[in-house]
Amino acid sequence: MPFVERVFSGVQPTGNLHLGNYLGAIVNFVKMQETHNCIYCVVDMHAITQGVDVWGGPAELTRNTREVTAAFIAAGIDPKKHIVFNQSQVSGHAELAWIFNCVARMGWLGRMTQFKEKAGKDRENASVGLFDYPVLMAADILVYRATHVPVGEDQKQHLELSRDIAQKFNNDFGDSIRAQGNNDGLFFPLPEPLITGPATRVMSLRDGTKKMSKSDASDNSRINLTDDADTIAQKIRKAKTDPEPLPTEEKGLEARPEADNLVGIFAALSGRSKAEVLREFGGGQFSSFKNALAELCVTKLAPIAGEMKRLVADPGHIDAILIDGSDRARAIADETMKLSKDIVGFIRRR
Ligand code: AQP
Repeated sequence: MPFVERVFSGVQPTGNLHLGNYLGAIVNFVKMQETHNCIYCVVDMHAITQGVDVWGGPAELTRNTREVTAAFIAAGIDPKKHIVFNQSQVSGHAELAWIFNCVARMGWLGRMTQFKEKAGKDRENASVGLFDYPVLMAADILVYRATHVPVGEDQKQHLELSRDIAQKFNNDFGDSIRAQGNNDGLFFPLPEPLITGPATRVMSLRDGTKKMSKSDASDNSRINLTDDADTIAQKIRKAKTDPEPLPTEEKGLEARPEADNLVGIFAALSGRSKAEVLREFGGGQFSSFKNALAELCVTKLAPIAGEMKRLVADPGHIDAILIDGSDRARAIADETMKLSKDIVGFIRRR
């Protein structure tokens, strides 16, 4: 069966959204709206997979859920033409995740590097949810039978697992899928990751070998979407660099992770290539490049921060958007769940 193209992606409400989330994911979410039907989810069930000390407790979760929703809209996502909602309002995510738990293999999950990084040395104390996170992610995507998933580079391995789960489900239940009238035996599409643009992996401002991340202990490692102009300028001024001037060609960025990262951020925000950026700034000192970068960041991010502030001041409006979005998401998810239950052989009310 040819699948109707549909985009799905999510962001966790686990704290300050940063430039990595924006350039690696949200910018592409906005772009995809022009060509596809899109579903953008604030994945609050993923947010609670680490200790409550990490995600901050109920009030913080609610606040962060509204803030991510505000960021989506402030960045240009249209919640009327597309769907914006929070995951926990659509029970199909959890229901399909259970079926997928019985399809996915322990060995597959054991290879997930994000689990290894997040659980660290204390694996015995990690939640079952953190281990199972990629299975829920597969359900998030496939409960809408989404075909395309814009994500940052760090999510590539999880997307591959989603494809493996979809394929194994189609194989395991092939006869049943065909018996439901689906002659090619394909019920779930194999979702394609869309890892595009010049900033698929934005790195920490303090260490160019580590990804920019919400959970980094140092706030100076990231630019938050809500940072004011002075904070942005200060963080960029303090960003780690090396003693050499900027190279004139892209090849000169090799083995210079901090320089490469800052040039990459400039390129992404200005819609230019790294080579073009180096044509303007190559050979110069970091100080003047950093001034230009700070100015560019403020120009691009200040309107988003301002709009987010305006939106979060009216939580009732944000909640109404999430409720409306979840109603429309649920209609699609319920249909997938009905068919999935029939395929598996679960009896249900007809
Ligand atoms: N540094 C990054 N560069 C490019 N893309 C990134 N993304 C995250 N960090 C970068 C992309 O942002 C989307 C939403 O991410 P998430 O909130 O679901 O969780 P994450 O990938 O775990 O992001 P964080 O901010 O780094 O959180 P922590 O600190 O909890 O690990 C995804 O598409 C992601 O690829």
